[in-house]
Amino acid sequence: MDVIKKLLNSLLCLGVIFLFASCDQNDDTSDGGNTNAVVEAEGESGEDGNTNGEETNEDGTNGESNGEDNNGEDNGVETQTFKATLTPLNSDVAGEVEGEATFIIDESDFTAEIQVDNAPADIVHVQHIHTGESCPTEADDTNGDGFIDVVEGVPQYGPILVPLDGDLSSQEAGSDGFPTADQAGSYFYSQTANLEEMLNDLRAEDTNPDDPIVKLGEDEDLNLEGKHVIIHGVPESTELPDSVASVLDLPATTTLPIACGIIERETGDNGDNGDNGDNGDNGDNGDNGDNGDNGDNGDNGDNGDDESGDDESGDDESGDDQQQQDQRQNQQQSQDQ
Ligand SMILES: [Cu+2]
Repeated sequence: MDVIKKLLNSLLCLGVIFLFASCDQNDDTSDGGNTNAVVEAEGESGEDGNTNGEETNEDGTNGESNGEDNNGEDNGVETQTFKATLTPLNSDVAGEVEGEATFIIDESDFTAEIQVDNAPADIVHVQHIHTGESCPTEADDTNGDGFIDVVEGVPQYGPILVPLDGDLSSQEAGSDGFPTADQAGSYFYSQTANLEEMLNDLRAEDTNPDDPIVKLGEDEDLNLEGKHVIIHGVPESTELPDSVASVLDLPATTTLPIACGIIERETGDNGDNGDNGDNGDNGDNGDNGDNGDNGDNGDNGDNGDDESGDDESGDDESGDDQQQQDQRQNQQQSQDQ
């Protein structure tokens, strides 16, 4: 009887070998074989189903992350853009000058671009960034001569910080490189300087503190916002009264302010003015995932050791009983799921 049983068991195991190619895994006892199978059915397959659901949830979380990536702070660090809209001064002699100045500061460069129209034609126009707080009005014509000269303007638009000439990296470049208006009174000025060189010069010691050109403090930032762009100059032939003052030993016609604009920030910043960016989609909640396969019912396992050689038929029987029990369990679980 035992011999027949062992033979049957061996055949059974062989069949299992063909099916699963791993009779070894389950060769402890019949209990072990079935228990492993049950764990696989409950654990792995089921968990896989749930895990897929969770992964999709994480994708949803990515939607939020993308929103954060697009926020203003990131963009602000790279490039700052400032603009000033120019309005006329001393229009009785200079005409209705109009224009726009743009300043771009990125990691390494400072760029100034100025478009001016309706200015006195065919002459050089001195132009600066001034440090002051507002554009002058007729009220600033303190001597009442009908002109707002450069000296009367300074209390409003402040002293010169950056001459917008042919070399932005130095205040000392002189008058070379100031733009000349064409026959129609228009010009486009564009200059770029290395930002570090420019700041080094602006932060250097002021060797001539009495002139109307000032320096930044040692650690002071350029901080363009609120500063002013002033365009100067009417033709030499313009008749101005002696009361019209000038500076830097220049003729009053060269320094007379003809347009003024306050510098405002367009883009970029310490992050304050940046867009908050989209919050991003909340993302799909993700599928709940399949419940997973119920799993195989598992190997029937060995019915005892071949080595034992004992007639412990009780083991085999209890093994059989256990198998049937476990299979019933599996079926029960399948129904539950
Ligand atoms: Cu100026």
